[in-house]
Amino acid sequence: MTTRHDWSLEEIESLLNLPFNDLMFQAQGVHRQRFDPNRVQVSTLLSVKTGACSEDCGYCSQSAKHATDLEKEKLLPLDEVKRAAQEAKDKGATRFCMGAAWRNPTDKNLQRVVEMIRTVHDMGMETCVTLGMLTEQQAQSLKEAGLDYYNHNLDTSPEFYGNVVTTRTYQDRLDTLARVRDLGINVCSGGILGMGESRRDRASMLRELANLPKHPESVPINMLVQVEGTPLYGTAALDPFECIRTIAVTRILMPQSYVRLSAGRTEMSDEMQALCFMAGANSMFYGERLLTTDNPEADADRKLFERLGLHFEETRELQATEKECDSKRKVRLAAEFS
Ligand code: SAM
Ligand code: DTB
Ligand code: SF4
Repeated sequence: MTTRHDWSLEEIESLLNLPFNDLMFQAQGVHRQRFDPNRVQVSTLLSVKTGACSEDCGYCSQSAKHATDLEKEKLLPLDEVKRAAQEAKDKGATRFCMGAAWRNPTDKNLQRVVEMIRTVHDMGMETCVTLGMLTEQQAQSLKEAGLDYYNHNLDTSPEFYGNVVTTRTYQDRLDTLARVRDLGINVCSGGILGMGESRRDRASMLRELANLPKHPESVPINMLVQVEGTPLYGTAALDPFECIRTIAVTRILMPQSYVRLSAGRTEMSDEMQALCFMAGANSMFYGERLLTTDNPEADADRKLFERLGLHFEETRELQATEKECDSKRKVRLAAEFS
């Protein structure tokens, strides 16, 4: 199967328009060629700097331009981050994602984030940060700290973008993604559904992601979490099948990427989440909190996994140890039988 980077809008729209069963069948087929269909990667989020952001993203609780009743918080001390990462690890998360409400980090703040990355990395977890726009030098410092993933979402289509954010351009987002990619850091980039965009906009956002020179290793698909006081509060809810369709098409377009069922799970039924996994989602946020809003209880997620026969993916290190044990076992068995 070839991985393409030349999708047309019409092709993507045709996929989104398929009868639901045909789309699900195709997506499941693609998914099974590259992934264990019953294995889900889990990441836990922590907001390391909350609120008072100078950007005006219409969906976000953290913009200083919106009157939300969010409690602001300065950059967290290292020991608090360490404690939260340990808790996430103990619950089974393999990746720890730290988010900061910045348009871009200052060099001084970046140094503190670098310390956080080193600490979490030394605890044996994969690291991800989302800090806004980066200069090349800053991306280089993150790379040297051993960062595994940088999250920077395109959020929506280039055509719809101006309805959601006015303080930066789509090109600014693409530029930061290119800087991160050029340094060999894994890219996590996706978007938000349910902001009033059309199906064509969803197709156009997916085309931007799928036609990048290299697909993001991780593609988060968020459903808008409606926060009172934000301009997008009160937007008509999106049909859940539209979300499932978008996940299925993401899977087909980017067959090797992890597709993350991201924000909005508290509003989803168990049945809807099961359909998202069937459509090819194989990653999710795990733990009671996203950045500033709620996520399902870890216990509820474990129960759902049990009912669906799903299991958590181990870290790469654990997988490597398992493989090593496996091959040692094979050598031992071969010796016993010879
Ligand atoms: N400030 C940085 C930035 O914008 O890149 C990092 C943090 S920002 C909160 C990370 C991402 O969370 C956004 O790009 C957006 O896709 C997602 N997000 C924020 N608020 C959301 C909401 N209410 N519903 C769904 N997704 C949201
Ligand atoms: C992503 O795509 N979704 C996460 C993570 N990347 C940083 C954030 C979701 C935030 C939801 C709203 C909130 O909790 O503030
Ligand atoms: Fe700031 Fe990021 Fe929220 Fe936009 S999404 S307001 S940049 S924290």
